[in-house]
Order: sequence, then C-alpha cells, then structure tokens
Amino acid sequence: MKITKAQVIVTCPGRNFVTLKIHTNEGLYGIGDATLNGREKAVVSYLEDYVAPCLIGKDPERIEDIWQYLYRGCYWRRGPVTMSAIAAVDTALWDIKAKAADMPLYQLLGGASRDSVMVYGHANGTNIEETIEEVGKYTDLGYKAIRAQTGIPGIPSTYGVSKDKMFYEPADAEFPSENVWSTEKYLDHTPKLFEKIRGTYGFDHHLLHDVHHRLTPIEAGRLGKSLEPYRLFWMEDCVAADNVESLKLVRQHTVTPLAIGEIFNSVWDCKDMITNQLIDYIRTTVVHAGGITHLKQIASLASLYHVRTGCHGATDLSPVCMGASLNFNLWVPNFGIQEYMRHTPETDEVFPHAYSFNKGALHPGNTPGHGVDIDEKLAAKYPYKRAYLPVNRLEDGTMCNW
Ligand code: EZ4
Ligand code: CO
Repeated sequence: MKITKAQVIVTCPGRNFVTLKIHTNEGLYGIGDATLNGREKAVVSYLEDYVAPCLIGKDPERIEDIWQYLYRGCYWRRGPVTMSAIAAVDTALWDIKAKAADMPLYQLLGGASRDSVMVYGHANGTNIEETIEEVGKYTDLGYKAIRAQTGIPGIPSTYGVSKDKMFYEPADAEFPSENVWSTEKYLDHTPKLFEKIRGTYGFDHHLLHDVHHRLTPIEAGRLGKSLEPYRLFWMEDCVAADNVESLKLVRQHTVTPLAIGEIFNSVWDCKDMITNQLIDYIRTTVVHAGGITHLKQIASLASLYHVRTGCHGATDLSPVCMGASLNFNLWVPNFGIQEYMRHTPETDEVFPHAYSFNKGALHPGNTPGHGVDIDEKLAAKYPYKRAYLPVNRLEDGTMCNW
C-alpha cells in the first residue's frame, strides 16, 4: 500500500476543527484530529507545508517508522504544534491499518480490557445552587462521574462556567476575552460547593474538579486538604505543572488524588511526575500527545507507577480524537476515566461516528478503524472563524494563568 494524498480539512461547525485525511492507492483512507484550540492554523501549515509532501509514496502500514521519521526527522522535537501534527498522521495511519485488518482499532491494540469506558460529564452553574441542579441532570442521564465547577461571588466570570450547559465552549471570541481571578475568593468558596453536593446526593457518584493551573503549591495543598471529606475522584491541574518540584509540596499536604497533563505533548513532560508518583492520573490525549503510538508509551510507563489514564475530552478535541481515544481506552490496562464534553449536533453531523453513550460510559463501536468519519461536503459549509481562549488577570490587573 502507498500513501497518495494527505489532505487537511478545516471546518467550523460552531467551533474550529482541523482534520487530516490520508488517502492510499488501495482506496482505503484514514483520518486524524489535528485541532490545537486557538492556534489551529499553525498546525494546518505544519501539515500542508512540511508533513504532507514527505508522506506521499510512503507505506502507511509502517506506523512506527513514520512516527519516528516525523519526530526525529524534523530535528525540532516536541511542542504542541509538532506533536498535534504527528498525532494526526499517526491516528490516520492506525485508522487505515485497522480498516485493512477489518477490525475496530481496539482489537488491533490488544482487544477490550473492559466492557465500556467510564466517562465524566461537566456540571456547572453561576452559583452553588445552579451547579447542584446541574449535577442532578447528569445523575439522571446515568453518569457515574461528574465534574463540578461553580461561579465565585465577586468574580464576574470564571473558568468552567458556561452559558450553554450541555456544550461548554471557552474559545468564543475574535479577540481574547478577559476573565478576572481571585485565589482567596475561590479557596473560600469551592469547599462549600462539594459539601453541598455530597449533602444533596450522597457518595454514590465520583466527583471531579478542575483548578485550571491557578494555585501555588501551598494553596493547592490547602484546597486538596479541605476537599478530603468529599472524597474527590481527582483534583485537576491544581498548579501549573512546568516545575515538577511543585507537586512534592502538594503531596505533602493532601491525599486528594491529582490529575495533570492535558497540555502535555510528550512522555518527557510527565516522566518525572509519573516515576516519582506525584500524580494519580495522566491527562494526555491522542491529539496533543503524538497519537496512539506515543500515548501507548506514556500509559505503559504510567502503569509501572500506579498512575492511570484520564484522557482530556473537551469539545475542542474533535469526535475523531474521541473515537481514537475510546478505542485506546477500551484496551489500555491502566485505564482510569475519560472526559466527555458533548459536541453540538452540528459537529456530530460533520463527524459521523460509531461511538455511543450508555449508562455513564462510552463504547467505540465495532466499525473497522477508529469508527469516525468526516462528511466533507457538510464540513465545507462551515468556514474557519478565528477564536481565542480567554486570558485571565488578578483583580489588580496582573496577568495570571487562565
Ligand atoms: O480548558 O480544552 O479539562 N478540561 C479543560 C478544558 C480546556 C480546553 C482548552 O482548549 O481544562 O476545558
Ligand atoms: Co482541564
């Protein structure tokens, strides 16, 4: 088999997605997600200008060799743009290989290790009462795990609280919108949310919370400790994880499990925190961490240190990424949980998929490949629209992490 064409498709059915379609001389094709939220066109150029010309004529079945060619061959290793581009190629090649084998991708990876993939949904409200109501909606839908976020009194808008309750979309403006942040107000308010959720619904569901990189290690230690009575499944991105030393301090103060890694793109970003057992869940996902090939390597390392997977699954990760991730999750021995923010009906229509939701879990389906396709005619009806993630400032105007 030979690769004849590598085509980049950009579409915006409510939000931007970049998709790579690799064609072969045998008529089989594979697709991969290449979406990098807020910087989409950088990956488009990387793929069109530099990767696509090198793929023509290559044997698509040599997935590992092509991965190494793109990683070692560009000299400039790692980084979100490079690794998202490599991921798109890798995902498309696994799709082709599984289609050629006439198997769903999870079979090719080693078969199912579980019946389905537990997911968590996003309950959020502008205040505690609204979030409590949203949690109830998710339990009614059958979710076994729910992430809870709430607005903070005195702060006009914050991460994780959306206008549309079912389809959270933070990248929504032609120029970055500005949020305001107060750690003091957040630290006082958040434990009250979880106290009320447990008081209302009891302890039958897993609860999760995303701090979104905003605390110092000692503040994260304090939050983790104050949330211990409510037994969280995890506290996510409690500090910006550029410096692994930070996590040692957090660990000294709390047994609330920690999840980190949605912005990581390589095993080198998480090696030390895994091998020192400073996290409990690794959040790397297919599109931003070099595809199925590299995610396998990260998960294998993690399995040696009791670290389980918790793949990122926000709306900016396309259904193609979700399909690949679900095949991976159904197989991976040290699976933890999968994030699942629902895509809008417009997005679902552009990306017909075999995966389905049932009783708080997703199954990738049994279509050969990863089970997700793209309707190119429909995709063409939604042209690219520039969109930025928000930026964040302290109340005195100082820039901080969003
Ligand atoms: O802010 O995917 O856990 N989920 C998250 C997401 C991220 C977006 C950024 O593109 O943190 O909401
Ligand atoms: Co997150």
